[in-house]
Amino acid sequence: MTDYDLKIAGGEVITAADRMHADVGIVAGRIVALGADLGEAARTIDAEGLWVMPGGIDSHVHIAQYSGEGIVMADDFASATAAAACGGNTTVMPFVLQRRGTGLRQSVTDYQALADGNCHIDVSFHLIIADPTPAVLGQELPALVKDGYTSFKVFMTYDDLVLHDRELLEVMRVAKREQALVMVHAEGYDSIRFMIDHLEATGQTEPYFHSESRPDIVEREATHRAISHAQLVGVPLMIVHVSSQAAMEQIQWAQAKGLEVYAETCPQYITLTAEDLRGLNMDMTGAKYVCSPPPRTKTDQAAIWRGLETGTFKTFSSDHCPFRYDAVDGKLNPQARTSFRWVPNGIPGIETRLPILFSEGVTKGRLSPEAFVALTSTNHAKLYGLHPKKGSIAVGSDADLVLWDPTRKETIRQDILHHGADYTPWEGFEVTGWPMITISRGEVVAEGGRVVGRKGHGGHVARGLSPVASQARGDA
Ligand code: DUC
Ligand code: ZN
Ligand code: ZN
Repeated sequence: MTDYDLKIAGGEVITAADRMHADVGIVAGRIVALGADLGEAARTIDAEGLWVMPGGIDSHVHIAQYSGEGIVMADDFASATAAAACGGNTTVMPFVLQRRGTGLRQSVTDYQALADGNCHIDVSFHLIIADPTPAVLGQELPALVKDGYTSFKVFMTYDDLVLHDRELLEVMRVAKREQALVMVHAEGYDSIRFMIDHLEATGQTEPYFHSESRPDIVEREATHRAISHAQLVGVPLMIVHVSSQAAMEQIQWAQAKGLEVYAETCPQYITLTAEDLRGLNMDMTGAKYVCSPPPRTKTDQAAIWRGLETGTFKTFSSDHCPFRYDAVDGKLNPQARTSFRWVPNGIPGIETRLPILFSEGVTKGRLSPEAFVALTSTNHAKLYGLHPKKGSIAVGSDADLVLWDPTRKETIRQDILHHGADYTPWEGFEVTGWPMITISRGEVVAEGGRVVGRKGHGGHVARGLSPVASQARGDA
């Protein structure tokens, strides 16, 4: 008779609040004990020299999402969650995209069917509201919030997705009533359209001009507008994928006024710049870096770092949005991608998020280990209603863990990754600190860069209300 199914022995346990040398005892997928010299276990993993941290929670990923006629996302749920597991993650939060003319419930059913039985780690969906009809706002959204889909994203740009100001306000009003958390893609539709049309009219169509078409000004303007709308309604707001100093300063202004404005940033905004979009002498290889908002300048990178160090940003997500480069349904289609306008927006990053932040942040002394855990796991769980089931190493929490070697040096290369894309934007990027073993609800799902878990182990997690959203409840 053993005391535990699994024991992680001798590691340095790091949480968002503390660090301690302790064993972790696991029964039936949950943590049941933390301490020195725990009893016998059916299996013991020796974690001597390793850090034992809550598995990464990536609260912003796109998987098998409809991306336009003739475009196919490079990952399905099996490949995306396998890659995520190898990158030290135990939960990912993809989006259910509502297409105009389709009901929200139907959209949820469709995405859920793609995920069911195919995931290596747990998933929990956000909703994207593209068609806020009276039925969606009055019936479907409230019912879905009750079913555990407690956050939704709205877009201020893109022809097929944009919500105009009145629609944004109406969605926020429903979010307030239902205590859901609104996430916003803050880039201004009209100003981007204006820029694209004028760049194209002067023959400036290479991928690099994607970045010129959506300068920080359009992000700053939309960020301020979204904050103003949220203030008017009296609802908390999460501003995702913040890329620029200008947008960040709007968020800091709001936070200093006491508004409930939360912010997320991503690896691309601390490691890439608009120069990467030039490719090799302005050729199509720049398309590998086309994402929105685009990477900016070194000055912006330094500002984003200050935001990470000082708490402006609560979450660090990948915004994994993978397309193959050398594929007609991806970035490189000579017939269809005649201008940057037609290059699918998004880059892969689900497997590289944690090593990049660890290496650039913890190894280089900019972030404490505890801050790393908060930014990559615990804060995601807290903001999106997954805590304390996820994002913690505590008695009663799911045994979702990553065993991390803080000294291991690796070079990021496409051929060691598991995503469905055919490239990584970080080819040749050197890191110190690497995930060795990923454990999802007590099962080892990835080890030594290999998937060892079972497809179907991961399931959908219905979430509770976001505490920040439920505190703000009132009559809008
Ligand atoms: N927004 C995202 O969140 N991801 C990829 C592209 C985009 O516009
Ligand atoms: Zn977005
Ligand atoms: Zn995204």
